[in-house]
Amino acid sequence: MKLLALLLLPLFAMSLSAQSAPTVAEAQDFMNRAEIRLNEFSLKTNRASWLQSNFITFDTEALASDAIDEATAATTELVEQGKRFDGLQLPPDLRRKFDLLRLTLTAPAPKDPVLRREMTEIGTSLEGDYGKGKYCRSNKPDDCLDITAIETIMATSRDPHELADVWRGWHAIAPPMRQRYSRFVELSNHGARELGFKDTGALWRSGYDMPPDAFSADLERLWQQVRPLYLSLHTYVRARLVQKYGPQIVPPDGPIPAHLLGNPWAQEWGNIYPLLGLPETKGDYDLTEILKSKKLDAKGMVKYGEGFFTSMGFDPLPATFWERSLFTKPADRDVVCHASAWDLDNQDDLRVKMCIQIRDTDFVTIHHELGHNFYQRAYKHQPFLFENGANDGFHEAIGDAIALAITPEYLKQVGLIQTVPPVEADIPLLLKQALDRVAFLPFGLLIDQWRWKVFSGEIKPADYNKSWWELRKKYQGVAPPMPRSETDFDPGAKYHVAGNVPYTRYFLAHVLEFQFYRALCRESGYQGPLNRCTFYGSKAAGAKFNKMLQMGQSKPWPDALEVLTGERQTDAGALLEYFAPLKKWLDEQNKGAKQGW
Ligand code: X8Z
Ligand code: ZN
Repeated sequence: MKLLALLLLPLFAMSLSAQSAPTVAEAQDFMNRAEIRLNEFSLKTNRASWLQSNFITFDTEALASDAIDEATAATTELVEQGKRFDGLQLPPDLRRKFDLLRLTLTAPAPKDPVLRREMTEIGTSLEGDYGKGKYCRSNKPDDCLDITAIETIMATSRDPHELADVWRGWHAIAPPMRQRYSRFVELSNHGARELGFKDTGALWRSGYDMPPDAFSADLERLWQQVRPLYLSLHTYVRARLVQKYGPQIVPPDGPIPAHLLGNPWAQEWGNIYPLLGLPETKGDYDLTEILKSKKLDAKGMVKYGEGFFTSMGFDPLPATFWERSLFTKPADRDVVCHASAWDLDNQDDLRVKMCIQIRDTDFVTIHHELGHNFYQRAYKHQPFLFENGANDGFHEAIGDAIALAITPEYLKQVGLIQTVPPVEADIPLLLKQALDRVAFLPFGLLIDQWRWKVFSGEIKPADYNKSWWELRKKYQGVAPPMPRSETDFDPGAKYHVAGNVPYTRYFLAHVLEFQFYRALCRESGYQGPLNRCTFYGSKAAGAKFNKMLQMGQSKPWPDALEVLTGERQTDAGALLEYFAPLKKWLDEQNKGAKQGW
C-alpha cells in the first residue's frame, strides 16, 4: 500500500492543485484511474480472503487483514478525492459511478490508520472465529461438532433435549465475539460518518437507488404483503409441533421454541417436513434419497447445477472453476464452511467454496451459488463499478429463481425420477417449498432490523441479546429454547453477523426470485400452475435472463427488473400467486386455531 499510495498521491495532488473548478473531463479521468486501482485491490483482497477462508490460520488471517486494510485505505481516499466533483453536472453513467464509489465499502473504516487497522483486524478475527467454531460435547477432542455436523443434527434429530443441547453448544461460540463486535460497530460508524453517512446502517440502506427511508418503507410494504401467508404457515406448523412434542415444550398460543424447526437459526424449516403428518402421495420422492442412490458426489451435484444454466444457453463454467473450487470439507483443517461464490479476477476465475453434503438443501444451495457465478460472468464486460448485481437482492435471487425450477418435471427430464407426481401432490410440494422460502421471510428481514439499530445506537451493547430476541419474537414468532442473558451474544452465532455481511439482500431475494421465476416461465412459453413450471432447456428464457444479467449494476435496479419482468417494483405478487393453493389449504387446516403469539 505504501508504495502504491505514494504513486497515486502525486497524480491526484496534481489535479487537485492545478485548477480549482473541476471539469467533466477531469472527473472522467479520475474515475478511469480509480476503477483501475479498485480492480487491482479487489484482486489482491480476493486472493487473500480466499486463502484465509480456505486455511484459517494465524498467518492467513494476518495476510487477509493486510490486504483488506490496504484496499479500505485506498477506497476511502478515492471517495475523499472524488468529493471534489460533487457539485459538478456529470453524464448520468459517470455520476452513477461516483455514487457507487461511495457505497463500495460494507465495512467503512476510520481514516486514522491505527483505528482502521484495529477495525480490519477485528473484522477478520470475527469471521475466523465463526469458521473455527465448534461445540465439544465432552472433553474428548474427537467429539467436537463443527457447523456442518451441528446442522445435520438439528435437521434430523427429533429429541428435544439433544436439540436444545446442540443449539446451546453452537451459540456458545459467540460470547467471546461480543466485545470485539461492539468495538467494530463503533469504529465502522466512525468511518461511515467520515464518508458522510449517519452510520454504517445508513450506508447499507443507501444502495437501492432511492432514499434510505424510502427503502425502509418499501421493505415494510413487502413484509405486510407476505405476512398473512407467514402467519398461516406458523399457525399450522406450531399446531403440528404441539402434537409432536406436547404443550409443555411447544406453547400452543406462544412463539415456537427455536431449536425445533430443523435448523440452528430456525431460518428455514424444510427439514421438519416429515413431522407435519402429511399422508404419502403417489409419486412422492425424497431428493436426498435419490441423490444418494445415484451415488452422486459433491462435484456431480454441482454438474447438475451447471447443466441447468447451460441448457438455457449459458456457456459452461471454465476448467479453472473445477480445479480451484472447494466442494467438500477438508478433514484436516479449519475452513469457513458457509457457502459462497467467488469471482477472483472479475473475469473468468469463478469459484465456489462450500462443504457440500449429499442432501436436498445442498442441491438448492449449489444452484444459489452458481447463480452468483453466472451473474458475475454475464457482467464481466462492464466497467469495474458496474460489475455487481442490480442491487444485492438481485445477486441473491438469480440462483434461487433457477432452484425454483427444480420441479418434478425437471427431475424427470434429467433422469433423477421416473414419474411426475399427480396434481394431488401439489400441497405437499408447496408446503415443502413454503417451509424453506416462506418461513425464511421474517428471518431475512429481522437480522438487519437488529443491525441497523445497533449501528444507529438505538440498540446499546448492554441490550444486544435482549433486543435480538424481541425481534425474533416480533417477526418470526420464535423464542429461545432456554433463558438467555446479556452474557450471551446470539446474533454472533449467525455467519452474516460475525462476517459483517448485510442480510436484507436475502429478504429481497426471496421476493424477487418469484418475480424472476414467473417471468422466465412466461418467456419459456409455459402455461399451467406456477409451482409446476420449469424452464430447463429454454433458450428463450436464458436469453431474456442474460439480457438483465449482463447489465450488472450499470442502471438503477428498476431498469434491470423491467428488462426481465416488465415490472419496475419489487412485489410479492408472484410469490403469493405461487403459494395461493397452499394458503387456501392452510387456512382450512387452521380453522378455529389461534393465530399469532
Ligand atoms: O448465505 C447464504 C448463501 C450464500 S450468499 C449460502 N444464504 C443465506 C443464509 O444462509 O443465511 C442463502 C439463503 C440465506
Ligand atoms: Zn448468496
